[in-house]
Amino acid sequence: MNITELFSLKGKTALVTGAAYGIGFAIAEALGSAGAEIAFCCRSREHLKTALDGYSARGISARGYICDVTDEKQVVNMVKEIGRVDILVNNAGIIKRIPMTEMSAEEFREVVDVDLTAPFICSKAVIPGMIEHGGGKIINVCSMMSELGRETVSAYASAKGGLKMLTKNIASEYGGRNIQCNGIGPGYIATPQTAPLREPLPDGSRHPFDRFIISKTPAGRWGEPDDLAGAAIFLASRASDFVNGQILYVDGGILAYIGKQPE
Ligand code: NAP
Ligand code: GCO
Repeated sequence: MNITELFSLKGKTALVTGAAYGIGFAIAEALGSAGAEIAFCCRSREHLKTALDGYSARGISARGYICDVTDEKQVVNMVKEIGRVDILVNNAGIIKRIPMTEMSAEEFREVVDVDLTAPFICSKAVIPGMIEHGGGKIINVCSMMSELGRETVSAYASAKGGLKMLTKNIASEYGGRNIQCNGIGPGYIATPQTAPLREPLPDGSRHPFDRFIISKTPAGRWGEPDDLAGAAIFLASRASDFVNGQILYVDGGILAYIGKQPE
């Protein structure tokens, strides 16, 4: 068995949504380094340009599209322009941290729209092409909140829990067409999305949530976007051809750990 070939993505095109920065950028960079041609999208022109410069500086061949993944027409047009998509990573996501009784139904819907409905829209747009070409890989970026709840994230947890089930359903419905759909469940990763949880207090001390996450993570640190590279390459490559409907948690051990006893 040739191990390099097993993990190689040469000749494949990967579409990574929301890959202007953060986790999406790191996953796209990883897939590109394994040989895939990268297509990615985001909403802001400024982010698109910075990301294109970033990919090019790293020697990654990437095409960028302005596309809001909640808009089915925009997604269908983007997929048409890209042509063949062998690997789809549903990464674009947002969070609103608002206590549930203070959250409007509109705000709740906005989160579900990006974090759950959009992965449905994007998967629906690429699945017919994958079937036509004999198969494909779909990777959904899930969360600790696919398994756990906490204060203020009711919409996000509902969407990410739903995304775990969408993953299993796509695996069930299209596994017979050689489509593998799996999830990556990142732990707490240092990106703009989690920046408010790491903001130092006015006296310069660590944010209580920052301290909480470090004590709750057996690895004793926040994850970096690059920590997700190996899982992404595995789930996008031939190495995972008999893995379907699974969520691979890359969390430094959080989900395995009951937590420290209070001092
Ligand atoms: P981030 O830093 O906020 O980056 C989000 C990316 O998505 C950006 O490129 C953004 O670019 C794009 N985006 C947002 N809404 C979009 C839309 N409607 N259409 C297209 N692109 C959109 O987030 P992140 O922390 O890297 O998180 C990426 C994914 O991982 C999300 O699904 C998140 O929920 C999940 N996740 C994050 C963590 C963590 O600890 N950071 C942990 C578990 C799971 P534009 O602003 O230009 O659109
Ligand atoms: C929060 C965080 C999380 C993370 C991540 C955990 O406020 O609790 O933002 O939801 O972003 O999804 O896996």
